[in-house]
Amino acid sequence: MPRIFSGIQPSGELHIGNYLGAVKNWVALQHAHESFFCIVNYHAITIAFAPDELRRRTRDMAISLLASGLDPAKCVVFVQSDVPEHTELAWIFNTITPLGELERQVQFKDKAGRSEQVMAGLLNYPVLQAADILLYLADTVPVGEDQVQHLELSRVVARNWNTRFSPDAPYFPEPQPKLTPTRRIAGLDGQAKMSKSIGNTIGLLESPDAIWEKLRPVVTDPARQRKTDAGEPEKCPVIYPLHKAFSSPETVTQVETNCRGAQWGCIECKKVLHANIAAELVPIQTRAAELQAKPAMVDELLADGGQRARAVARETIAHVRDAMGLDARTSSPSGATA
Ligand code: AQP
Repeated sequence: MPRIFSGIQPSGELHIGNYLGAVKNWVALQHAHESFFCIVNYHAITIAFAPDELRRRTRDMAISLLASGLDPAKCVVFVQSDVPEHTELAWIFNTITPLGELERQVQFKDKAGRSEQVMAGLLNYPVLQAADILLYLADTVPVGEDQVQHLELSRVVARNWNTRFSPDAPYFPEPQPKLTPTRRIAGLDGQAKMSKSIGNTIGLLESPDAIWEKLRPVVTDPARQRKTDAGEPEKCPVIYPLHKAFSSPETVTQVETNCRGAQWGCIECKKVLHANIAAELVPIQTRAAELQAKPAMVDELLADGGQRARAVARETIAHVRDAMGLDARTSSPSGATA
């Protein structure tokens, strides 16, 4: 089976942007791929964080992923810091990654612009990401659109390493992104992408009442000042795309007709959307509540996932060390050491 890898930061509550852009796709892909899904806590410490909160968020993220439909019998779900080979490979990759490639990354510029002091870890974030993916020799990475540039960098890293240390037969694949139709969900402000660190989100586990309080004031097509004003769905930055993600094709057609014909006001349109979001999220929330009551079981699943991931990671690192002459105990370069 083809192998996929993807990760998510425990930097806040899983939101519907993460869910639609990535996690829903992971759930679908786990059946036909050898799949590794990682809670990337080393990435999450590249911005301000509190240790106790990080610990809690890591388990909460696992609960949200399992409740969304990741099945440990079909895929490996694990925490990045349980597999130290991620940081080892990241260091190695740092030595073959041109600085200029990192400085031009849009996400770095964006997050650096929002930080008082910029740490080297933020710059090196995509190198760690390349290590995450390549450690599992994954060639497909289901992600949202914001990660496409980082994946380009992963391909540069793979190519650089192969050229230098495996010129005859490339060892690392050049991983490609796998996007969903909902590759970029806008935040509730209607401008920036929905993002944990901006806080313009609808959380996957928020109650229907809380979700309604967030949806009600959301900006729509500015031409619709009154219910009788005709609108254009394409100019509605949040509600229309969310209808396309959560509502049936028939409802989406109805939304388009009733917006253009001013038959529905924006509040009516939002109420229909709200009902459809609740219909999809409430069963996930019920499963999450069951898992929250069993923290020891969640921890065990993660520990098991860490062991399964580490078995693969060790093989890759052994090969890399051997190819680079990094294992001092190996007297000849003929074989990988365990
Ligand atoms: N708004 C979005 N629309 C579609 N996909 C999205 N993803 C994130 N935001 C959107 C996808 O979710 C996966 C996990 O993302 P992440 O947590 O690793 O990092 P991120 O992309 O930086 O997500 P956030 O929410 O913006 O987190 P912070 O604010 O902590 O950086 C990825 O596949 C991503 O593409």
